[in-house]
Amino acid sequence: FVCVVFLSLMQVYNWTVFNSSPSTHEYLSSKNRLIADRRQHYRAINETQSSTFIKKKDNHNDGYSEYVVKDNSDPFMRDHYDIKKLHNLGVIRTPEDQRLRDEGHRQHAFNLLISDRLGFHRAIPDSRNKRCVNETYPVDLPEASVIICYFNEAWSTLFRTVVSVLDRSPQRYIKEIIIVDDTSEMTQWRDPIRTYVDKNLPKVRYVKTPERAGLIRARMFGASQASGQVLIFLDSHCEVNLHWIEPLLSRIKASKSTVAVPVMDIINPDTMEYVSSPLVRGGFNWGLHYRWDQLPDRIKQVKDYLSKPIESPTMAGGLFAIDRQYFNDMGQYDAGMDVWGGENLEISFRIWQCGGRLEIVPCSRVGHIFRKRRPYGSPKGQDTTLKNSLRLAHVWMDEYKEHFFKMNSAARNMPYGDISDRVVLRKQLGCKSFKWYLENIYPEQVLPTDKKDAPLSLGKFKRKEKVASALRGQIYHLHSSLCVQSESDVFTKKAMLVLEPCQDFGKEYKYQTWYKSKDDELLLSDILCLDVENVFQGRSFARLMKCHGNGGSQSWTIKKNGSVMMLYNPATGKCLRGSQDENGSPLDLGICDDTPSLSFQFRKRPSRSN
Ligand code: LR7
Ligand code: MN
Repeated sequence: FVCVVFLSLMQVYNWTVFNSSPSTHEYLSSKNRLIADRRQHYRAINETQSSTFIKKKDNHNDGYSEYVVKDNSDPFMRDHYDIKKLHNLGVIRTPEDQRLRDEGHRQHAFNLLISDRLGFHRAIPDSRNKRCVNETYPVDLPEASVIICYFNEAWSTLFRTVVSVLDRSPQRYIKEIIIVDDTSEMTQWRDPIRTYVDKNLPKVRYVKTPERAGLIRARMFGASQASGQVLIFLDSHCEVNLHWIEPLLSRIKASKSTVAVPVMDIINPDTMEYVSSPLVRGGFNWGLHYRWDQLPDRIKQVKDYLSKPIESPTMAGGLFAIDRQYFNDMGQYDAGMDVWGGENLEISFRIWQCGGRLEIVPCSRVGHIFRKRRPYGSPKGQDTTLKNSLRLAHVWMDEYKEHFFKMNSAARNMPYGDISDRVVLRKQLGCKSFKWYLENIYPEQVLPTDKKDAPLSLGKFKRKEKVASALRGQIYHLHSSLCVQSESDVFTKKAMLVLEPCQDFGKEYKYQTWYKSKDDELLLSDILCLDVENVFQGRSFARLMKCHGNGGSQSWTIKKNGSVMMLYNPATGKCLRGSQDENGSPLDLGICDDTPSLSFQFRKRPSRSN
C-alpha cells in the first residue's frame, strides 16, 4: 500500500518536482519533454476517441453534413481527475513551498503552488449535461483564432489555458492561438515564454502590446493580428473542457451575427478544483455591475433547454466566440475604455441593440479561476470601471442612464472622455433603443423605482408565512456556534449580516428568525429578504433588501450535506459564508466547497423547560 502511494506520488511529482533552482529556461524545457510524451498520448485520444465523428445525415440544402460526436473520451476524463491527488499537491513540505504559496496569493490571488505543480496538462471532469452527448454539429466548422490577453499572469495558468485548447479542440478548427502580453511587469518571464512558444507550440503566437493597454484595448490589438474566421477570447487562467469548441463554432456557422458564450465553470482559486456551474444567464444591476440571473420560466419550459443555446441579455465578458468580420463591422470595442470593467455590458447591449444575438451555449464548458480580488490596479490608480460604465451609459442607455446616476450620484459630473465616435457608430449601425432592449431582450429586469415605490404589502407576507415550519428558525453557523442576524438591531434595508450569539427569547429571538418562502426567498422576521450585493472587486456580501419577488439574487436553495446545509445562491453561483475566526465581520459569499465556514443549520428555539 505504502508503495502504491509512493508511486502515485512519484507520478505526480514527475510533473512538478524540479531540481533545486533551475533557471526558467530549464524549468520550462524539462517540463516540455514531459509534455511532449504526454501530448502524444493526448493527441491519440483526441483524434481517435474524443472526436470521433459519425456521419448522421446529409443536409443537402445547407451543403453540409451533420455529424454526431461520439463521446467515448468521457471515461478518460473521469478516471484521471482525482481530487485527492489535487489535495496532495497543496501540501506544504518546505519553506520554499510556503514561499511560493504566499507569493502566489499576493501576486495572483490564487494558489500558485498547486497551479505550478499541476503542470500544463491535467484532466478535468466532463461537466456537461448528459444530453450534450447527443448534440450534433456540422463537420465543416469555421477556423478560429483564440486570443488570450494577459497582464502579470502566472505562466502555469497561462500555459494550462493554451495547452487545454490544443488538447481539447480538433486541430482543424484551431487556426492559431495568439497570446497577448499586455506589457506585464514581470519582465523576467517575457523571453522564456516567447522562446517556449516559438520552440514548442507551432500554432501559438506571442505578441506584446507597445505599452500597457488594459484588457479591452489588448483584445483589439490581438484581434487585429488574427486571421481565423472566428475570434475566441479567453481569460489567461482558463481550462477548456471536452468538445468546448464545436458548439460555439456551430452557432456562428449558423449565423454570423450570433455571439456564443460558453458556460463558465469554476476553478477554485485556493484548491484548483474544477467545479461545474449551474446554468444561469447574464444580467446586470443599475449600478451597471454584471450579475448572474436564474433562467426565467419561459426558457425552462423549452424542451431540452439544458443543452440548447439560450439567449442571454448580457455576458460576463471574458470568454466568447464571435465572427471576426462581424466583430470588426460592429465596432470591436470602445477604445476609450481603460484597463478593466464595463466592456462586457457595452458589447452585450451593442450586440442586441444593433441586430445581433447573444447566446449562452450550455454544451460548451470552460473553467475559469474566479478570484476573490483582482491582484492589479490601473496605471494611475483610477476607478476604470466607473469611467467605462459612464461611457457605455451615455452611448447606449438613452434615458435609462438616469437609473445609473441615481445609484452613483458622484458619477453624474465625472469626466469620461470623448464618446462621439461611438455615438456615430450607433447611428451608422442603425441600432435600436435601450427601451427596446429592455422590453424585448430583458423583460425580467426591474427598474429601481419599481422596487422603491412598491409599498410593502402585508398580504404578501401573510401568504408567505404559510411555509413548512421545518424551514423556519435561526440560521445557525456550526463552526462559530453563532446565529445569523442583521448588523443593526432594527431591520434596515441594505444592512449587512453578521454572526451573533443565538438568542432564545423575545425580541432578540425574533431578530434571528428566518424562514424560507415557497419562492426560495429567505426572509428575516417576515420583513426583508436575504440578498447579495457585489460591493468591491468581485467580492459579494450578503445584505438585507426589500423582497421584490423576482427571484434573482434573492433566491436561495439548500444544499444538504448530511445534517448540515449550505445556502446556495444560484444567481452568483456561490454559497453563504460565515467568517471562521473574526467575530462581527459581515457574511459574504464564497465558492461552494466543503469548508466549515459554509455549513449552517436551521435551529429551532429550544423548548422552555421552566
Ligand atoms: O490590464 C490588464 N490587461 C490584461 O490583459 C488587465 C487584465 N488583463 C487580462 C487578465 O490577465 C485576464 O486574462 O484580462 C483578463 C481578465 O482580467 P481578470 O481575469 O483579472 O478579470 P476577471 O476575470 O474578474 O474579469 C471579468 O470581467 C472583466 C471586465 O472587464 C473582463 O470582461 C474579463 O474578461 C472577465 N472575465 C470573465 O468573464 C470570466 C468569468 C468571470 C466572471 C464573472
Ligand atoms: Mn479572469
